[in-house]
Amino acid sequence: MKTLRTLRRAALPLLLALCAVALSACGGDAPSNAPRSEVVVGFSQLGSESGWRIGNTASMEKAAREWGFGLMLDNANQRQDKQIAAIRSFISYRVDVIVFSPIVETGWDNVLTEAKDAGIPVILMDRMIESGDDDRYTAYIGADFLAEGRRAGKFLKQKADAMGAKHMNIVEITGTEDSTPMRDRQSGFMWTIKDDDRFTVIESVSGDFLRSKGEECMRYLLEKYGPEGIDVVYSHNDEMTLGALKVLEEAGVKPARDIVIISVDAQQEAVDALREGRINCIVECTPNLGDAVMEMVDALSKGKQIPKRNHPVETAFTEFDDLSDLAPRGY
Ligand code: GYE
Repeated sequence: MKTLRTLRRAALPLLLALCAVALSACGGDAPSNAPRSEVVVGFSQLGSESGWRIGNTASMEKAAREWGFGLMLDNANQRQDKQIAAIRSFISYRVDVIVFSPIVETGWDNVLTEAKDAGIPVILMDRMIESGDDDRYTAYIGADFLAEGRRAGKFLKQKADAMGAKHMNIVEITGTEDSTPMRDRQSGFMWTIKDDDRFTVIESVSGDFLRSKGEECMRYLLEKYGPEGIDVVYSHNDEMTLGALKVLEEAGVKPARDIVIISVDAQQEAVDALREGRINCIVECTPNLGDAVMEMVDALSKGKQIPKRNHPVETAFTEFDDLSDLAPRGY
């Protein structure tokens, strides 16, 4: 054990340098002078599918630099098998803490058991794994996605009241199937509108959190129902919403006027569209989790206990709000 640790420490500068090279090859912004830290964090990021995700990676890199921790970062480019392989390499390197953003909720049992057997704490960041044996991970930090879905539903009710709408047909463009934000943004929304017979969800399609797929989904929905058949688009993230806006506008439909548009994330480009009157509501989801994650890493490295579930405070931005003071979003 001692030999392993000594070996590990000796190899640290080289490994961090390799990580920095791997990162810059993917266009990441790795610190060129990676700190010779005693605490090493292995971070498996799931991909770079959205402005949110890119902001999240940047937040982790910045926080690791500020806290003086070594960061081994691997971007899995949307592949669960790559995430599992990255976590295994963090285990064999014996990092101090593993942080990862599970792309989907299922399929982590073996690798998490391996981390547990190796005595390495795991922090789930952003997304959850399916509920079950809780000691497979040490803590979770990320949004309360059910609350996000409820905020989206609450806005729709307000909007329908303001419009005096009798009935509204809703189409839903969902995020990656089997992911926590997809499941819970859907459940929270449905739960909020289910007893109100003004609303019918006529179809849910998966856009995988990608702008290109948001476009595809909107094109399909528009062809199938026509602009008159759709009153509301509820999209699980801004990237897909921005793709959908493009399709609607090309078809001569005025988003936010002819069709109510509800989105999630609040990345800058979407907030601009809200200000321009092209989106009605954006539920906030913050990617700036890096600092809070590193605080947890720090506590764990000092042998302290940390709370199991941690949610950032979030809100929603709507057409009914005065957004003139809203600071630049930074993602
Ligand atoms: O909303 C989306 C991203 O998991 C909260 O993933 C995250 C989601 C975010 O691709 O834009």
